[in-house]
Amino acid sequence: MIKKTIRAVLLTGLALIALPLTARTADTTFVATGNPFINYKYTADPAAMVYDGKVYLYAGHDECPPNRQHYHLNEWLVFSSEDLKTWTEHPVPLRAGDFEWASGEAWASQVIERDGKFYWYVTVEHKNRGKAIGVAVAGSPLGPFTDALGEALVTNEMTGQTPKMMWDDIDPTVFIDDDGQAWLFWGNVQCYYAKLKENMIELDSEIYLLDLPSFTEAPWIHKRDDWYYLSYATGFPEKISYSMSKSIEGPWEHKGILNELAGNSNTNHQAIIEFKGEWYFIYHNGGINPHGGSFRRSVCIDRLYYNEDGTMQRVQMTSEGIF
Ligand code: FUB
Repeated sequence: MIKKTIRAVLLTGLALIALPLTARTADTTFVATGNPFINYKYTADPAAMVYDGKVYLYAGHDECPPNRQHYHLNEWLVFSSEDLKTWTEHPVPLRAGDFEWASGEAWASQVIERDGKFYWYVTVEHKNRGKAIGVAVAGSPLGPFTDALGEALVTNEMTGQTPKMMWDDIDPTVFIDDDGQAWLFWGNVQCYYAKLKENMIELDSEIYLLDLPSFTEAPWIHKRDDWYYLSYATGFPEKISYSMSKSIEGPWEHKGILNELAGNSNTNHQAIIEFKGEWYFIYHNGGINPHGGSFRRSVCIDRLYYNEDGTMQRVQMTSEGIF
């Protein structure tokens, strides 16, 4: 037991405040007091889903060991809340190792519900074949999730239009339109999109290329009234910018910066949700001091406001958050 506890401390780099490994098998409840609002372990690439009166927050677990400067994520985490203030972390619902065809790297992901099932689109490393997108399924938003396909949904061989082709199939975002058609968007440097079949685990179209100004990665689709919004990371270090359209298939009109550089982290990775009539912008920064940074990131949440014409106001990142 003592050895396990020490290992947890070393993996997270959060000396003295890391949880023992045994705690990862039980629920852990905490009250958020400011940004970053999860501060006992590092969390990255937030994807949030509103379901049945609760917010479910899915995030990668940044486990970069001390003295290493690279992304090091083996598993995804899930947190839930009824009021965005009191949060419960649930047992680890999915690991990169749960995809037998993958060799690790639990990068950005998103969960969506359809007909009572929960589909989790993830980025993983596809054993010497570059990054790929997998999909897991569960009967509950808390899992346990299992590989829905037994192979990658999107492989590097299916795209490859960019010089960075080993990295371009990352960061899936999924959206079900009002007519029931599901869409998958993803990409690094090049943004791709395709239709999904109703079973949510097969593509139902060719893979289309979408030209977005200074697209880096991290697309996120949401809709408000009759506007579609495609927000994404731009440049590097990353800001978040966005485009708007009256159709999921475009044309997309670029609207500029939505969020500035997130303190002490090269990446920024946003999720946007409406919950109980208010809009929220969830992202990560490297704001846990002194150890935070690009590979030891932490999830934050601030309010998102719209203008009369539907454009979004630039996010004001705060230390206080919404708490
Ligand atoms: O966490 C690994 C990668 O960093 C994600 O896939 C990107 O969106 C960036 O946040």
